[in-house]
Parts: sequence; C-alpha cells; structure tokens
Amino acid sequence: MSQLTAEQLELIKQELEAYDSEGDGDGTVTFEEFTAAFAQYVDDDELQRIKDRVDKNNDGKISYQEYLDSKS
Ligand SMILES: [Ca+2]
Ligand SMILES: [Ca+2]
Repeated sequence: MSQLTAEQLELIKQELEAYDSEGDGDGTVTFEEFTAAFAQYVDDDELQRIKDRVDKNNDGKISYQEYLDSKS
C-alpha cells in the first residue's frame, strides 16, 4: 500500500488523534498512550514489535509522519 487516498489519510489522522486523546492530547502519541489504546488487543511482545517498527527515530513517541510511514 504505497498510494493512500485523501480519505485514508484522514482516517489515519483520526486514528492517531484518538490514541492521543486517550492520553494528554498534545498532538503526538507516546508509547504509553499507544499501549493504553492497544493493550486490550495485543500482548507486550507485539506492542514492542509495533513500537520498534513505527518509532523510527526512537524518541519514544509516534508522530503523525511515523505513523503514516508505517501504513504505506
Ligand atoms: Ca499525547
Ligand atoms: Ca518517533
């Protein structure tokens, strides 16, 4: 999936904002916020794999761009 439609981009943005709003709503999603959103669906090992894959610059946060990159 390399070409995303405007509609898909908007959905991705809404997803990320939803994770952020679980936490402090500062516009970035920390790993803690991400964990809070996903812990009921996946186990710790899977969470760690997702984090390693998505958090490219290893700052412990998932930016919109990093999240977007993980989807494309
Ligand atoms: Ca946040
Ligand atoms: Ca990051």
